[in-house]
Amino acid sequence: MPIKHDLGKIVLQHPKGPSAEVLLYGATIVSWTSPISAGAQPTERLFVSAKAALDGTKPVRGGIPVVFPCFGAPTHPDHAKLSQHGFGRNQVWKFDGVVLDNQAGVSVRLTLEPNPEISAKYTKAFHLAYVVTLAEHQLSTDLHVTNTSVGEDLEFQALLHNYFHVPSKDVSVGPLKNLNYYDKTEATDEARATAKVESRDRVDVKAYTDSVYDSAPGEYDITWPAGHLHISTKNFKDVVVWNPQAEAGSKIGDMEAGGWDSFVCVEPGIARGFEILGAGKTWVGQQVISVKL
Ligand code: TA6
Repeated sequence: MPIKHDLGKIVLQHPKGPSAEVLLYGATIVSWTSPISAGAQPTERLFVSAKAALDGTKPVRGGIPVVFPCFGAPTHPDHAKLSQHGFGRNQVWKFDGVVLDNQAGVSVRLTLEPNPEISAKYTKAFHLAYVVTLAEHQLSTDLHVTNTSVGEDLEFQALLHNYFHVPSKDVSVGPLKNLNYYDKTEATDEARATAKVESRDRVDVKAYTDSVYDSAPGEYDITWPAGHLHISTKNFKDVVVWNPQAEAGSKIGDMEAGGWDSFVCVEPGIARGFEILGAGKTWVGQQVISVKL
């Protein structure tokens, strides 16, 4: 199965039509195509803003940015000098080769380790490996975090910031009912830090939504009249649902006008609290995104 790697991008092509494109910058998947119904031509499943920077000058507004070692504004002392969502999404990763290439699918590995730019802001010892696997009806991403220090724990957050290309007025996400969540659209720090309980069977994003669900089930359905995606995860204990709508989206410089009408972010991760990884240990967070025909 053809894998092309040039100009800082890896293109995966499945023999039955699906494809994926991964930038070395941020290990950001910027395209994933698959049929929306049996026999249909592959269509784009990810949203990337028309105003997104794709030249490595800033994190991509869309696709699947890799968030590491902190989610949101840094709160841990180790992350004090980092920007929002950490450095995973704004560093150039290394193409570390092909893991699998057969009729069932194709898999590539990207790696990231400390460099002078990172070390100037983050002094912990780590190694990241990100394995992207394209199958006929699935896209899988596994993030391997290794603590390469001799005697120090590594405390981190990690999240896959999926932007799914769907009509935001018709899409819903579940099951999230009865979960505690934190509403980042609230006006005060106190309100944003106060847990709410989700009462809806299905969560929509018709209004500005920025919800961090704590200890979520790890299996999510994203449905809309024309389609259905399922996400199955391992070791990502939380999930974020976000759509800025015009209220917040119109203030995001690299968000195309009306872009909020065309996506929902459903983001498995460790978004609250920190994973504590012992010296020499490896943690793996996995998501498998499946197209339900
Ligand atoms: O995952 C949701 C979120 O944390 C929102 O609060 C919003 O900030 C979004 O991420 C995008 O963040 P960015 O740094 O890419 O603008």
